[in-house]
Amino acid sequence: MQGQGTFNLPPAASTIAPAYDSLFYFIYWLSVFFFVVITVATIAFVIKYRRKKGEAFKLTTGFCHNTPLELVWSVIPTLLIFVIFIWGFQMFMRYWVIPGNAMEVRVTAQQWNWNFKYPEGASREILVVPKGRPVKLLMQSVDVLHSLFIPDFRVKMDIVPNRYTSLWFQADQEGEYDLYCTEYCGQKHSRMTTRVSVRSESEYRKWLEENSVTPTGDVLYKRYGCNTCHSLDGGTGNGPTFKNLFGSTEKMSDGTMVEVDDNYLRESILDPKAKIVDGFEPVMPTFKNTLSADELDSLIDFIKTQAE
Ligand code: HEC
Ligand SMILES: [Cu+2]
Repeated sequence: MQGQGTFNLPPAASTIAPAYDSLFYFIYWLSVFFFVVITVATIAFVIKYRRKKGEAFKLTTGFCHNTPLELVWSVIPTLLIFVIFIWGFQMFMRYWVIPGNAMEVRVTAQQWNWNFKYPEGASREILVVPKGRPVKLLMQSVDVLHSLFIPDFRVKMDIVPNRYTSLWFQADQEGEYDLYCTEYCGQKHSRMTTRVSVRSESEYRKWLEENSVTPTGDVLYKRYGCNTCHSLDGGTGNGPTFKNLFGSTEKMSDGTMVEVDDNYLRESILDPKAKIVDGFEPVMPTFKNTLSADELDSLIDFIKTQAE
């Protein structure tokens, strides 16, 4: 059940949140208890042993030791500290060890926005996840230190430049939750907010399909007119065929031999005149400013699949 939250804590909407809250409230009430005991005792003693009117000043007679009392105030706090440590350590491990079957979402933090990217290709500024499945966030920053915080899920992790950090959660209740940056990261830090939307598996699938923005390579092959010059069946047109292109070795017009790998394909598409294939005219236009990085990846993947 998704609670409504309490005076101290927002609603508990992830699987670890209730256990986290129990530990929080254990420490909280323990602190309240000792606060009351110590304060009441202090006040009582101040009243009881105060110097009364007309009473002469007298030194307390010297006693230096009370073994039972000292044992009590050493042993009980030690035991309590052990309880807190073991309980906290168990919570920490639950939080730290990411389930192997977690689905992975890549997070890019940037001054001052969020981007969430799915293996299926969707890429958005909000985080949409299916309910009832563990989700791993694999996070990176393109600039400064940020920190991702989802209060209702009780998860928080720094995002440090030049390395990946990760966290995981599982939400069993559909709904919308706040997500924000909780590490001061510059002028508009306070606007670095977005939301997490937890949906049913089918709603999530639907969203994923609608938001998988980068079309597949075969669509791009036609959209950008590659098909007008490059065949897929081995026939030669204005340009060489893509059939069995990847992995082959080709002769260039200056006589050099080139092995066709990812970087060669990349260069051929972005800077076609850098190397001219022997027997062809340098008529291919550059696609440097036309293709996004994702589209370039898709096209290269498409050409790769044309080789057996
Ligand atoms: C106007 C015709 C034309 C269009 C459109 C065109 N190309 Fe080309 N392409 C050529 C020609 C001609 C060559 C060979 C000469 C050269 O290397 O520049 C070539 C070479 C290539 C090569 C290197 C092939 C090899 O055998 O080494 C690749 C890869 C390539 N094109 C990809 C593409 C992609 C992807 C598109 C669409 C985004 C595209 N081309 C659009 C004409 C075209
Ligand atoms: Cu930030």
